Amino acid sequence: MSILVEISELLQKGRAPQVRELVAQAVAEGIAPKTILEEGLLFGMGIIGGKFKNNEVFVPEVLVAARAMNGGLEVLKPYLVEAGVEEKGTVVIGTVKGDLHDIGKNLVRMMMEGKGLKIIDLGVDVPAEKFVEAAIAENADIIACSALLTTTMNEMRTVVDAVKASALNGKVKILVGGAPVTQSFCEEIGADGYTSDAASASDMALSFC
Ligand code: B1M
Repeated sequence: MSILVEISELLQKGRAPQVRELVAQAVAEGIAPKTILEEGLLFGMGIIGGKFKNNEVFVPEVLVAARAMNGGLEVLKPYLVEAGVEEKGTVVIGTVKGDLHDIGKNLVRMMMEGKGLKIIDLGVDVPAEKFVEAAIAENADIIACSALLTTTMNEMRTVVDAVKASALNGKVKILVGGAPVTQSFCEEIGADGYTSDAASASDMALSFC
């Protein structure tokens, strides 16, 4: 069995320590970090996502798989992020209020770190006012919001409105993303940019700085 298949299968079983070990081994074997991410970790998470949708696995299984995914990501992080890049701007990032999904947000954060951006990660379930307070305190260039639920994506509108009503109006760009978010939704709520994946989000963030 290839090491990438093994990573994917162990991730689906939620075996975080083994996933971490195998990711480190794959790096040592010279497999490109992007390949490990896409063909090992994300592939495994995609299978779990499909099974979750079809009620073949439930929240606890998804949660342990997500922990294994995050463990693998932590090991990969230094290889995805170019070391020693000078800071080119500041981004306040978080998953919006009511939403606990953080794997995509963590990927966006890593890609942005890789572009030399300073990241203030507010975590998950972040209310609009917290985005605004942190952006003011950190003199941020960008607020980046992630949402994975159709029920929480509207919270991005609250963030845009809170920014417009604050001293940040016109001074900070708002980036939105996450599985249910679209370009038309971005335009509808008045956010400044939408991308469908983490790498493009980091490119867009850099262009805004
Ligand atoms: Co949740 N969940 N979940 N879940 N979960 C989804 C999202 C769902 C699609 C599953 C399904 O039904 N098929 C569904 C949402 C349906 C909907 O709203 N339309 C769902 C549901 C319903 C729920 C609960 C309500 C389930 C329940 O309790 N009954 C519950 C909600 C909890 C809450 O948030 N309040 C729930 C809970 C959970 C877990 C806690 C068990 C776990 C999260 C663990 C964690 O994140 N630490 C979980 C997971 C893991 C998933 C799935 C399986 C995987 C999500 C993921 O991490 N994908 C997901 C099904 C799926 O997506 N197939 C599902 C990998 C990740 C890399 O992708 O986050 O999309 P993603 O990020 C992408 C892009 O979207 C983009 O970049 C990344 C790729 O490069 N991106 C951005 C993300 N943020 C961006 C920001 C940007 C730009 C790009 O700019 C700022």
